[in-house]
Amino acid sequence: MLKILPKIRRPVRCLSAVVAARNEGFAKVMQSDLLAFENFLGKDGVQKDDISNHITDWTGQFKGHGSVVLYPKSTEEVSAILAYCSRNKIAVVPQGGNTGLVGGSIPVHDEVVLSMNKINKQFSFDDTMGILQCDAGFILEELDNKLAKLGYMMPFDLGAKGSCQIGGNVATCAGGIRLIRYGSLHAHLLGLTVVLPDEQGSVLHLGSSIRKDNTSLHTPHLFLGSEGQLGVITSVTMTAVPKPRSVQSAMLGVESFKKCCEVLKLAKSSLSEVISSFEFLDADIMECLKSNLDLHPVLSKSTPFSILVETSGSNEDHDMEKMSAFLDECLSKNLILDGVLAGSSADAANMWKLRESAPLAVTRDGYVYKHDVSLPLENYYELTNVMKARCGDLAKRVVTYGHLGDGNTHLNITAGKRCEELEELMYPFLYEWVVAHGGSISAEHGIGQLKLPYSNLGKESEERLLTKKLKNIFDPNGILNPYKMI
Ligand code: FAD
Ligand code: 2HG
Ligand code: ZN
Repeated sequence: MLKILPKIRRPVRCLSAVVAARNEGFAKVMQSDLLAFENFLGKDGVQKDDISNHITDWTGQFKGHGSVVLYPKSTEEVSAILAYCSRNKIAVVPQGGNTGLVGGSIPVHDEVVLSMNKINKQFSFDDTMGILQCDAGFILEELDNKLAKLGYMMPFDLGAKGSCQIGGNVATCAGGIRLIRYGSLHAHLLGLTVVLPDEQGSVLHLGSSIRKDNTSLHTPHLFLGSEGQLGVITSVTMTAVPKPRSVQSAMLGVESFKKCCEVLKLAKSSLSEVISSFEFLDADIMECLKSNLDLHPVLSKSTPFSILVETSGSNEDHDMEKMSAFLDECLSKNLILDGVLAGSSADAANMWKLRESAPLAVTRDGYVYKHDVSLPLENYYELTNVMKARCGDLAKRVVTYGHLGDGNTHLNITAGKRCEELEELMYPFLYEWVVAHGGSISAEHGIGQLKLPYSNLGKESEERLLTKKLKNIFDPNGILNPYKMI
């Protein structure tokens, strides 16, 4: 049944052209402020030149106008900066690895960038309980490498692992390619240290470092997906998971989307406790990978859809037996046209290279419109077909990849360059369509600047009001990451 839609907050013609006007209540950064920052952080903690990497996002589509990047080395230094900025009404953008895909981590006007790059020293791990406590500026891959030596791994993984930080992952509630197995970050977060943007720069130690604690509201979880709007996360306590001793990966070629869903159903029942990824690529993204990055499919036949399925377990014979039985059943039930089981970690890496290079491949077309949405499976690929028909020749490509096992599609529509005519065809139609079909306009990347005009779609006004009240409690002067999500 189709839902009745709430009104869009304001009419929008060109998505990325929507920039909120500067709030003149915020002060501009003066020489005296720079001196105060140097006083808190030392001269090497304040960068005024060569900051383009910090004011441009990964896609290159969002460029801010900030003029200074600050590098605190501790929670206390973050506290001193936020107290100063709050008292002086200076707006601040927290920034982790700057890999976010919605323009949330860069300044819009002249906000100060608060980089977490130097808060990356403290790391401790309980290898019996599997509990990790670390500074927020650690890069995800570094954490994974440290945990691997102790027989563990992070419960989530994403293509940006070499740059994104654990603090940024918490702030975006990152999803990624293991969610089908280990659940979202809500299943793993235990505690946080956060600094509030109030006039004291209050430091809060929220949650705990033990597995079970029902003594209060689960306050750290308010910061999951808070997109740097409530406070600056400086330390994270969470569970890690045992590193699997056996990983089996297979790429399957499928004739129809309906059959992809049948393969998913079968994978869930027959691979059950060992399934760890179920990723999706259509023929158009495969073509894009080939023409833009010279990456070739691992399947010998070209098929309309490809699925990358992976199991992770502790006993290779057992897992291989399950995977082989699953593949046999897919073939005998005529669900797949082709399939390859990785015979080595190099084979598996080739399969993952295809999936993980998709975000880069689409950028090579010139301009890319990204859509990260959740949909019921019956509408998952219908969206792609609807948009193909709607965009016609104005789009260079309409490609889809994503986390099919979680109902999360990444529909990317490319053009040689920005095209207002195409934008008018796509928006707000696309997001209204998603909500009308019971989906979410942001599955895992958040709202940031990109989706701000649509952020009320699918959310009750009471929920939005409650969110605003919470924002006012945490950030009474509204200095943290303005012009975005809330
Ligand atoms: P940033 O981009 O720096 O910041 C993101 C947001 O968090 C901003 O609003 C920022 O203000 C806030 N923030 C950052 N650090 C802090 C902090 N310490 N305290 C408070 N607020 C903070 N995302 C997924 O969910 N799943 C994927 O599979 C996935 N794959 C990706 C693949 C590629 C190639 C790329 C480029 C991106 C991908 N992303 C994915 C998006 C992105 O990597 C994630 O959103 C990631 O969690 C962002 O982390 P970051 O450290 O780069 O944060
Ligand atoms: C992925 O799953 C990321 O690869 C990026 O979330 C999605 O490029 C995108 O649209
Ligand atoms: Zn994703």
